[in-house]
Amino acid sequence: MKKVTKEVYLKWYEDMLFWRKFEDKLAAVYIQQKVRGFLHLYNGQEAVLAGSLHAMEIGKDRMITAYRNHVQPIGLGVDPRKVMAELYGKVTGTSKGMGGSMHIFSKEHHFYGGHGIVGGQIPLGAGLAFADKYFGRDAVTLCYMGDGAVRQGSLHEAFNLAMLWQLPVVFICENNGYAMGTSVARTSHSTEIWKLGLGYEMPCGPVDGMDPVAVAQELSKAIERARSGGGPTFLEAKTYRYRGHSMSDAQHYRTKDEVEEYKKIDPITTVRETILEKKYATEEEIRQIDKRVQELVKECEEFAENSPYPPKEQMYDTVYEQEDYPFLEHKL
Ligand SMILES: Cc1ncc(C[n+]2csc(CCOP(=O)(O)OP(=O)(O)O)c2C)c(N)n1
Ligand SMILES: [Mg+2]
Repeated sequence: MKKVTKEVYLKWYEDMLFWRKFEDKLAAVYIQQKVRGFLHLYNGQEAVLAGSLHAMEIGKDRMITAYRNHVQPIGLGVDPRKVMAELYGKVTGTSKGMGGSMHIFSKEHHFYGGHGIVGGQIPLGAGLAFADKYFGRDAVTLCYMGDGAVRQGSLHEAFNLAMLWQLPVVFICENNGYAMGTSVARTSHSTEIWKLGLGYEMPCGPVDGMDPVAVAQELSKAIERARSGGGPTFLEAKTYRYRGHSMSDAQHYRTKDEVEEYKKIDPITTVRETILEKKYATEEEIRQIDKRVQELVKECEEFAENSPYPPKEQMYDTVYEQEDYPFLEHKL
């Protein structure tokens, strides 16, 4: 695995803090009805992404996930101002304001969504890996899903074919304990989700999803295996989300104490403590990072606020239209 240096720790701190504050801002503007529709936040799960980005080759490897998808593209290099604008439904957004929260996408940055159908992205992830193998490209696909998605048939079909064809893919279940308001224990005979890989003889295992080092270590091994022709891996990252499933969740299914317990192992706090312990930065230098983060979030908000909504004509730009269709004019 690539070394976890002082610079890596500092980057992790700044990135994870930015992702957290970016989404806190989204929650605030959602309440003001500036961002509409569904909004599923990643708060608490940031170490999974930070560790993944360290392990993968950015610009070459691919990433695909479900609808909790605002910060992954930012990690891959998408301009966060454009992500914020997309959530506002503005024309400067990543999909010209036509996708919104669950559908961030950037082919250029190898980020393939953003999928609202639970488990829908799993066969698509296998498909991306199939294409890479077929065309002899060196890329590995990281395919993420929630704990609720692993009971979908799509996972089992994709696992079988990924093993049969030895596809260069790593499947990562981000087990945050709940699928909407339903705990893993209420729906699973075996709560050790990683063991689902065993049925397909797929290399598999659990990983501490609150620790970016642990994630980077396990993922590095899996990516190396995939890249060298050794086929897929299934990892279960045990993590937690601090906010509700989406913004309209009263959270009756868990206690405040439970949330507080997980905040004690918050990845941002832990990385910050390590930085101070190892004297990678002083308190003052940390404050400078915090300030930079705050300013960048503000910049994103202002960019989104000041951008225009798409013109009405844009509505049909992505709808298939038969050129010689004689009946209805689709363009405005
Ligand atoms: C096929 C399908 N069934 C049901 C839903 C409704 N739904 C949206 S999110 C969700 C829970 C998924 O939980 P999990 O996979 O654990 O992901 P998390 O939200 O925890 O990240 C459900 C049931 C859906 N979007 N798609
Ligand atoms: Mg879940």
